[in-house]
Amino acid sequence: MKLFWTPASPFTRKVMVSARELGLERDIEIIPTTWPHGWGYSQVPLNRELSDASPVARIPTLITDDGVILVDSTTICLHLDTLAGGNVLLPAGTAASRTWSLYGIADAIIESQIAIRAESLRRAGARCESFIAKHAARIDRCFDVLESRATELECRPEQRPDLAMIAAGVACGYQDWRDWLVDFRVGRPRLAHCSDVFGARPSMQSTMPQETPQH
Ligand SMILES: N[C@@H](CCC(=O)N[C@@H](CS)C(=O)NCC(=O)O)C(=O)O
Repeated sequence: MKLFWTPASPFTRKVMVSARELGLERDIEIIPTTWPHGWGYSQVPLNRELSDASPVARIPTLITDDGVILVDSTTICLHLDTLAGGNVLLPAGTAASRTWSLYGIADAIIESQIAIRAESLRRAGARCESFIAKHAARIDRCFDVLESRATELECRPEQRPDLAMIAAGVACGYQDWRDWLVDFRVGRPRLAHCSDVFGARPSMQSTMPQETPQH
């Protein structure tokens, strides 16, 4: 498998953490891609292999061993779970709806984090502050729900995390990393604890975010 990757993308980190938790990271060939900062608000020159492979041209994109293109982190994680035997990162049957419920909230945080990132890349004066405020408010509400449902998050060291914990852990990790995002820990002690415990896992330690190189 080939994965188009950047070190800053939380969507890509979700895939890499899943791969590591499933023992599949060695089966993935990483293809680092560069993104000029203008990506947030304009068309930028892309890695040719990525734009040839996917009309969506976003990170992460996976080319499976059969040459199938997967263009979204959730479907890539599900593909990895299937390769690992299925229902490893998700419970079987209807019990999965609880995992999806939490996952959707955590993933919405990541979407809003990246929306703010994209908008913030515009020069001062060109940014839409009400757009940023709308996404910041959504992040805040979603973190509040993760705090109130923190006992459902599988963060105990002896537990294999599910997809909801992975998405929540990555969302917390991105919020910690970007100093222009507010501290999610204030008033959310259970989520902060869960993030710390989960963040100590090798899958998280080996995927710490870094700024994507410009060249
Ligand atoms: N829903 C997608 C979102 C992926 C996404 O937005 N990736 C960002 C980087 S974190 C990207 O490639 N943005 C480039 C663009 O939108 O042109 C997923 O889960 O993979």
